[in-house]
Amino acid sequence: LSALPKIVSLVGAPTDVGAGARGASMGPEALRVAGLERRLRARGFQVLDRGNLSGPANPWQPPQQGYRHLPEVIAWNQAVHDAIYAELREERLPILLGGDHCLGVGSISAVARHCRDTGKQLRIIWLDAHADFNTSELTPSGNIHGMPVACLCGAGPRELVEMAGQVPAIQAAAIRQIGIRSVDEGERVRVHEAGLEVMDMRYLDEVGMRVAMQQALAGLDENTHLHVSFDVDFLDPEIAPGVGTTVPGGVSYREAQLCMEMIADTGLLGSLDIVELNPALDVRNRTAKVAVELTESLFGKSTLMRAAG
Ligand code: HAR
Ligand code: MN
Ligand code: MN
Ligand code: MN
Repeated sequence: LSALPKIVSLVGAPTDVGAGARGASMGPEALRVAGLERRLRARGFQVLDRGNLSGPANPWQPPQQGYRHLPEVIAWNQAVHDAIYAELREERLPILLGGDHCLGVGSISAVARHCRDTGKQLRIIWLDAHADFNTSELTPSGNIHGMPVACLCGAGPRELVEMAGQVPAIQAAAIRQIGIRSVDEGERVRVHEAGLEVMDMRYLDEVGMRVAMQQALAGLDENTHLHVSFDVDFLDPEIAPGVGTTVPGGVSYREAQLCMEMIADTGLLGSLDIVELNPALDVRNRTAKVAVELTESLFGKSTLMRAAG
């Protein structure tokens, strides 16, 4: 893990404008209450809590031309992009505290911009129950948290698609999706057409998390920037009830720990999103605590503990 930056920054984005349920706007505070900063410090990292970004309120309107709250989603993503890019320029390791998953557009656009600046290869590990590959024509809900991967790959509203300063922001081949178990009909067709590499729950059942992660992490080298986009609904709702869109049959606690540990072992983690945590639906902050425990593993905590760094 010696390659990881020693300084981690926390960037809160308290919004749920991209979601179908209110409450993810309280995610950043719930992660802080669950001890994220203290636990990262215990891993040997210096932690800068940059506080929360600000942006428009949730107007709670129906979709217009297939999008709910598009102006608000653009404003929040621009704020996230600018903040995450600034942290990366300082060679810090930013953690975006969401907020719903629409914010992945701003966060990963910043990472893509940073990789272009520095000549790094980008690999994105997308941990989610959902493929988040909808477009305004295909979406059943208009909720933009179901569209960030499509936007990053070049399909979506101009302001989101162009945020990285290059279109598309990322190549579909840079992404590995893990834990997927809910994909809409039209979305499924687009996933295949784009050639997205999806390790869905059936695949995890068949080959196991170890083999899946070996494959997801194959082909990395010292020049790779690894970004993890952790949608908490990746986890089974039994261990993570505090999300707006629970899907049964998710990843178990042990599988998730192994997933995080294997990513940590690469030493290449460069940035992280923790999104879709909804404290209004949680039970005694349990889901936030699980997310923090998994983040500790992602930053190198293991049973036979090696000193960080
Ligand atoms: N696919 C559904 C839609 O587009 C649900 C998307 C839910 N997305 C998230 N993020 N919770 O993964 O409306
Ligand atoms: Mn860098
Ligand atoms: Mn998601
Ligand atoms: Mn999801």
